[in-house]
Amino acid sequence: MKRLLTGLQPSGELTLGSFIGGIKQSVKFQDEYESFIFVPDLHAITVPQDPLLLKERIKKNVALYLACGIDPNKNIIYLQSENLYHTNLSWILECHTYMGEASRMTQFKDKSKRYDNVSVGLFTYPILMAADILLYDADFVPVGIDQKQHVELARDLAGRFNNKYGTTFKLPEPLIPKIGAKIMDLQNPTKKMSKSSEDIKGLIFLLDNEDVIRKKIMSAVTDSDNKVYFDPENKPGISNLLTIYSALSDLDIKQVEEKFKNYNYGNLKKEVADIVIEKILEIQKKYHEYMDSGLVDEVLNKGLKIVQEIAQNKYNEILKKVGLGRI
Ligand code: ATP
Ligand code: LTN
Repeated sequence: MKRLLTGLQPSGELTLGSFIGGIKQSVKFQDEYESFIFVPDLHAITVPQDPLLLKERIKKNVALYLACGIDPNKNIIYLQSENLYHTNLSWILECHTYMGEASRMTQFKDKSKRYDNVSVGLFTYPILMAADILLYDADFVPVGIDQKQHVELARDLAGRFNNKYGTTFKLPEPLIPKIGAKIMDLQNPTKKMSKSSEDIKGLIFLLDNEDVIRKKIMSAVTDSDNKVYFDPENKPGISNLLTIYSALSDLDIKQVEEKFKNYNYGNLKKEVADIVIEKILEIQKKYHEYMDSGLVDEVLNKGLKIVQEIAQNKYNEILKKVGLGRI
C-alpha cells in the first residue's frame, strides 16, 4: 500500500474550507492509502501565536479531524512537536538547502508582507515541511496548490541527498485535487476562505453555532443580477454558494445549478445555510463526544509510539550516512 502524509496547521480554527478542501479529501483517501495525518504545530509558531489558544486549538483540531470522519483505525494521527526527529532532520536538510532555492518560495514572499517582524522560522518553514515528509518516506502528499512548491522542494532535497549519500529518501509527489472545490471567503469571494484571515465575517468555522452560520451565509456578498448560475469569474459569490452546496450534497455543480435555477438569492442562501448547518451540527455532536471521552489523547499516544519508532530508524540511517554521531 502506498503511503500518504498530510497535515493542517493549527494557525486558526478549522473552517468549512479546511473541511471541504482538506479533511474531506483525506477521508476519501483513508481506504486507498496507508495514511499519516498530523498536526504541524511547530509550523504554526512561524508567526505569532497566543500559547493558551494554540494549545487548546491543537486538541480541538484532532477532535475535529475525528469528527469529520478521519478514522483512527485507518490513520496514524500524531503531533509534530512531540516527535523530536522532525526538527533534527530539518536541521540536516537545512544544511543541504541552497539560499537561492529557499528564497524562491512564494508563500514566504506573500506571508512575510503581513508581519512587521518576520521570523527566520517563516523563511525555513518549507525545510521543516520537507523533514515532515521525508522522515516517513511518504509517496503522496495531498496539499492545496499553494503548497505544491514546498512539496517540490522536499522532492529536490530528497534527490540531492540520495545523490550525495546513496538512496535514503523516497521522492514524494504532491496530490492536488483536480476538481477539488475551492471554498471562497463569504465577504470577499475572490479570496480563499482562509482560517488565519483577520476578518472572520467571511469565514464559517466548524465550531460556529447555528445562528452565527446562518447570519454569515445570509450576509454573503453576491451581485445584483439576481440570477442563479455558476460563473466563478463574473459571479464569484453565487458560484461559491453553489460550490458549497455541491460539496456537501455530493451533487455535481450542474445538478446544483439546475436545482436552484429559479431561486432568488435569499432562498438560495437559506438552503445553503440549511445544508451547512446540518453537516456542521453532525460534526459538532461527534466533536463534543470525542473531546469529553479522552479519545484524543488515546489516539495521539498510539500515533506517537508508531511514528517515533519509524522516525528513529530513519534518523539513525541518516546520521550514519552524513557522518554524525557514533553509530
Ligand atoms: P492558513 O490561513 O493558516 O494559511 P488555510 O486556511 O489557508 O491556512 P491550510 O491549512 O493552508 O489552509 O490548508 C490545509 C489544506 O486545506 C490544504 O490542502 C488546502 O488546500 C485546504 N484548504 C484550506 N482552505 C481551503 C479552502 N478555502 N478551499 C479549499 N481547500 C482549502
Ligand atoms: N505547510 C502546510 C502544513 C504542513 C504539511 C506538512 C502538509 C506542514 N508540514 C507536510 C503536508 C505535509 C500548510 O500550511 N497547509
